[in-house]
Amino acid sequence: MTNREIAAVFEQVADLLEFQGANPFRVRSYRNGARKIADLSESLATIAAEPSRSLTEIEGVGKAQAEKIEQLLSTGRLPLLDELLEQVSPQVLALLRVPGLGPKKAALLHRELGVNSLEELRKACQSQQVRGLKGFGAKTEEGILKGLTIAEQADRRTRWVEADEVVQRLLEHMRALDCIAQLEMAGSYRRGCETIGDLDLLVEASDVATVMDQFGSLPGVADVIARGETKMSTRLESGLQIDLRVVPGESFGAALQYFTGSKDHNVVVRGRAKQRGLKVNEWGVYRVEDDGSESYVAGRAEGEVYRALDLPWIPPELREARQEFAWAEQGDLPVLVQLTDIRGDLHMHTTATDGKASLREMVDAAQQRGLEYVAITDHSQRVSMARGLDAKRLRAQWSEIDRLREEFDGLVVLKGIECDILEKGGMDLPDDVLAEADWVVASVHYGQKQSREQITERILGALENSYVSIIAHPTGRLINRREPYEVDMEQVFAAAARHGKMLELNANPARLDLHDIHCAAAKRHGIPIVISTDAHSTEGLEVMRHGVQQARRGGLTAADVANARSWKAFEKYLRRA
Ligand code: DGT
Ligand code: CA
Ligand code: CA
Ligand code: ZN
Repeated sequence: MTNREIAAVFEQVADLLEFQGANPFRVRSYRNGARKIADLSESLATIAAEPSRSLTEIEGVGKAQAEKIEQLLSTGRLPLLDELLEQVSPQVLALLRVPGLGPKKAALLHRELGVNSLEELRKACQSQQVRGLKGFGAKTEEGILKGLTIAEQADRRTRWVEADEVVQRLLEHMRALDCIAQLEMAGSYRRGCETIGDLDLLVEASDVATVMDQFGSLPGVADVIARGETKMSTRLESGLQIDLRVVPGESFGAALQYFTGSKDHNVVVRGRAKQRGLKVNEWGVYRVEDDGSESYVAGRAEGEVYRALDLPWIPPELREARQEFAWAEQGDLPVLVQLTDIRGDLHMHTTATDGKASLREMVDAAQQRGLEYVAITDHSQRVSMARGLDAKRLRAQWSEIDRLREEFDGLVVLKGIECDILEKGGMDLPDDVLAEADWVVASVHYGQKQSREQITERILGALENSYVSIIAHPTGRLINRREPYEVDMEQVFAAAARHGKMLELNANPARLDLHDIHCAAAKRHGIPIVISTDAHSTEGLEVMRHGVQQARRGGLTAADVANARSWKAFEKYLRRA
């Protein structure tokens, strides 16, 4: 199990204990444990495997929790969790996943109103029973209704990054078999979608039974939903389903094309086949003769399938039946940006505000990643929770950067700031301070529930400020957790283009903000996109790959991404802005 999975188990234990009204200290100790584990850069499995070390060396992890981690590592299960889960029905459990409804409030609704499921919760809100409870009100009730919609969706879809952890485990588990000739993930995972309904695994192997046995023995599998001659499906304890198909070599490419989808993309593929007297399915491309008989034309490799339809191979990220066929026909498929194209990272935090690593550690980590330039962008004073910087502390940080610059050869460190756009409009720091910065990131963190007019006005105001370089996470959404704020993106695009500003694609896998369609729209407006990690730790720099993936789905090339330029080229950009 990965650290993240173990942290999730601890988090769930804490939720269930709290729901049951257990001792608050016990609840807090599991929550602390979960956080410590999630923040750990080293894998728990590695620490546990080393005889000279003990899990209790991790701060916040006591002897009891260390034992539980060992149980999880060796068996994939935690008896305590199983016990707790037996006491609460899965329906009630779903209540805990409603954003804005913690375990305490959920328990109260359950006790006072007999609410036992998301559906019953919706009814209780709609009939305005919830607002009558102590500590609740009309606002809370509205908030719960919004959260319900998100919870219902989140229940069904997993964020790509979490699916990816399962995929890495799955592939390693399957690669142990000698009889496997080819192994590929298909479906929305391969297309790099931000959320995944289920995982689709494709295998070419001589021994189907062995493959299926191995597939069923993946740690964390809760049950086998179906097992047939070529298909098998399992469900993990997390609820995520995995579909397996075992196909012969001559069909592998066709199956990969078919099961990568999307469904809409495949509708067009089949249409093109028909026009050419061909038929495409998961087994191959077939010529349909006049007498109705079919002969195999292609299917071993995915490229053959597209070639048979007079198309070049199309990158999976583009297969959404948007523009990919028009591009492919004209020979205009974009050469999508790659992680290795990225030269700079222009949004990161340090211990000066809410980051976990010092300025020096962040700069050092960036250099080790081979970056050519970075911007240090801690929060401004309005973000008091993160001890945001006022002008004085900001200037002190900039002096520190001056000293650091002498030590770091070959890495350009920009003096930046993530400056809040105030609720009433305007920037959180005076213009004369912003004027001294090399790079000003403008963000909306507060007043996210304001009207469309208000929020749009605030962002337009920031775009008009001549010292602002870029708008960070422009829509504020958190995948599966928080809807974007109301903002008129068409106006934002127009203003950004007019004022020569850039827009951020925040690479944090919980944000991925802008989303793919917005990336494509920004490109049409000629707005340079900057993919940024918004790292709050040295490991946080790692999320760049998620942003790049999202940019690819938006059809962006290296030329569309400002931080894919060399420092020399990027520097010119700065002067123009
Ligand atoms: P997901 O799992 O909801 O995130 O999205 P996908 O795209 O992975 O969908 P999934 O797992 O249902 O199926 C994987 C691919 O297999 C899908 O993108 C296209 C293909 N496929 C599956 N079922 C059908 C079908 O009934 N008709 C067609 N044409 N294609 C299908
Ligand atoms: Ca799928
Ligand atoms: Ca599937
Ligand atoms: Zn930030």
